[in-house]
Amino acid sequence: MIAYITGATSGIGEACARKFAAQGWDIVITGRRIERLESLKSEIQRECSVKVLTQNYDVRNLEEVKSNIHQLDEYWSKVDVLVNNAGLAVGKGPFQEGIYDDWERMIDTNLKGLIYVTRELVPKMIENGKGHIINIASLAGIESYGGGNVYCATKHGVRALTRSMRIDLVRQGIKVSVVSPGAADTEFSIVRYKGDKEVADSTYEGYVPLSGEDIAESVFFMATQPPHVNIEEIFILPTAQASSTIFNRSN
Ligand code: NDP
Ligand code: 8X3
Repeated sequence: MIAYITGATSGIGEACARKFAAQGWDIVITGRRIERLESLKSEIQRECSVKVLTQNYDVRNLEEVKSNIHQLDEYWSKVDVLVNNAGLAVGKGPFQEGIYDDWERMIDTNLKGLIYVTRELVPKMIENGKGHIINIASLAGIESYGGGNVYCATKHGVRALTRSMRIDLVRQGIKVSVVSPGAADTEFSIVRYKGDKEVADSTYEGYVPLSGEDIAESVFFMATQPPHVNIEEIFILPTAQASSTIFNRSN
């Protein structure tokens, strides 16, 4: 079995790579940070007897997406599961103070990048007569919160695309699902707050957040159902989180 995981250089994507490999899946791991891809590949290959292929590209660049996906040989083209995980939030603040560059990075990565990768890979799934696309959305794709504006819009978009893709692909036998997590302690907040570690850490203060591994469990569960079963969505929160803004921070 082969899983193609975008954004595997940290957080949820890295945890998915480790989980699938530990269960004997061959994996394609992608991301912009080549050193991280190569060291993850070496580590996984030392620990698990699986094949690992790295693809170093930016999901925002359509030409790079096309050339990497078209480079997959006959073996690697038989992708069983695509985990569309690469994504980010950049900034958090009132809409009226929004920064175009931050917004464009989120739209280009979370929406356009996911669209490019899926559009290029899905014909291979159709040719193989099977496949499963698992999109990583967010609680921010279910409810909007103040300051989340464009990030929330991209994640609502991911969930909307998931539903529409499922309709378009049902007759081809391709499953399409979405995992929507709440707060997870990854590099997400460091990226969102542009390297401000203090603010990033305060996101997870006083409660136990999800880990990348918690979410990888859900992704793997979805990916390993029998052929006639499609888990449409998993919405996963830390126990201490009730909504985007309501937390029990008493720990
Ligand atoms: P991380 O910052 O830890 O990981 C993000 C991953 O995405 C990295 O591997 C990064 O790789 C990759 N990535 C980002 N931009 C690009 C790009 N332009 N091209 C290729 N790869 C890219 O964050 P998470 O693991 O938390 O985030 C993973 C997904 O989960 C995102 O879609 C995020 O929105 C979503 N999510 C996160 C939650 C959280 O609280 N952490 C909750 C809900 C959803 P590199 O920098 O090497 O390119
Ligand atoms: C990340 C979770 O609630 O910070 O998608 O938007 S949240």
